[in-house]
Amino acid sequence: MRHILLAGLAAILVQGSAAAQEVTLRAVSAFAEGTEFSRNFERFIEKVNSDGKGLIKINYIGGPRAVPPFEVGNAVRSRVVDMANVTGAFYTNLMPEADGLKLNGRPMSEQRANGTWDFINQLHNQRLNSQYLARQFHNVAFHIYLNKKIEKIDFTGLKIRVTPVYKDVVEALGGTPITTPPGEVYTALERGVADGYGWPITGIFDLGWEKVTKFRMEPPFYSVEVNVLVNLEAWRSLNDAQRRLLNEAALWLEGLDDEKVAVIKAEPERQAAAGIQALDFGPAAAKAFLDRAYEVAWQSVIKRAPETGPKLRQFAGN
Ligand code: 173
Repeated sequence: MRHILLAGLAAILVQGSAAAQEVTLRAVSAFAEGTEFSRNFERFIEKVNSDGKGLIKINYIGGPRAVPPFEVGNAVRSRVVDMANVTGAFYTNLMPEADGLKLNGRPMSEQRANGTWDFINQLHNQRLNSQYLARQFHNVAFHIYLNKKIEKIDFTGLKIRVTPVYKDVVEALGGTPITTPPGEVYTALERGVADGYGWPITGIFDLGWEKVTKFRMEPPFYSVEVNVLVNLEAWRSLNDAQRRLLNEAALWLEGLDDEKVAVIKAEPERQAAAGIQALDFGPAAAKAFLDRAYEVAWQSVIKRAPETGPKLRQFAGN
C-alpha cells in the first residue's frame, strides 16, 4: 500500500516537472488551413508535437482568419505569435530583401552549406526579430494565369492580381498590378476586377480557382519560398534540446520538397482536365520573358536594399 502511494506520488512529481519544462509556442500560417502552402507546415507541427512530447508543443492557431496574411511578419516580429508559416512576399515592408528570396531556387541543403541560409538568417534576425528556421518549396515555380487570351507575352490593358512576387514583372510587361491577399483572388476574378493573377503551379484547386481561370501562361518562373520563422526572444528562451528538436524537424520539412516533383509534373494535366489551357509562345519568347523577369526583380531588390541585395544575388548565382 505504502509502495503504491509512493509510486503514485513520484509519478505526479515527474509529470509535474516535465509539464513545467514543456514550452508552448503559438503558431499561425499566412495561408488558409489545410491548403497547399500550409499543409507541410501543419505536418511539421504534428511531428514536433509527437517527437517533442514533454519538451515542446506548438499550438496552431490557424490561417488568415487569425492574422491577415500581410500582417503575419509583423505578428512574429512583435511576438504576437511565436512562430509563423509565411512567404517573404508578405513582409517586404519590413525586409526589402525578402523580395529576393524567390530568385534563389537552389535546394536548401546547398543554401545551408554555402552560407546563403546564414546570411538570410542574419537579415531575419535584424529586420524581423526572428530566426529563419526553414524554407519550403524551392523547386516549385510561379505562373501568370489569365482569363483573356494574349497573342504574345505582353500584359498591356490587363489588370493582374499580384503580390510583391509578380509586381515588377507585370508592370515591366505593361500590365496594371492589383495587390490582394490570396483570399480575395476568387472574388476579384469572378467580378472581373482582375483579368488574371500570379500564383504557383500548385494549389489553385484548393480554393476553387479552376472555376474562374481560363489560361495558364508559360513559362514557369522564380521559385516559391514559404518560410517558418520563430520570434527571436522565443527562440532564445528555448534550451538546447528544444532548439535541436525544432532544427531537426525543420530539415525534415525542407526534405518534403522532394514530394513536389511528382505533383508539379501532374498539375498541368489536372488543370487541362479542368479546362485551363496553356499559353505557350515557344522557347525564344520564354527565354526573353525569364531574362526580363529576373532582371527587373533583381533591380527592384537592389534599389531598395543596395547594401545587401547584391550579396543575395551572388548567392543565387543568376
Ligand atoms: O501569390 C501569392 O499570394 C504569393 O505571393 C505566394 C507566395 C508563395 C506561395 C504562394 C503564393
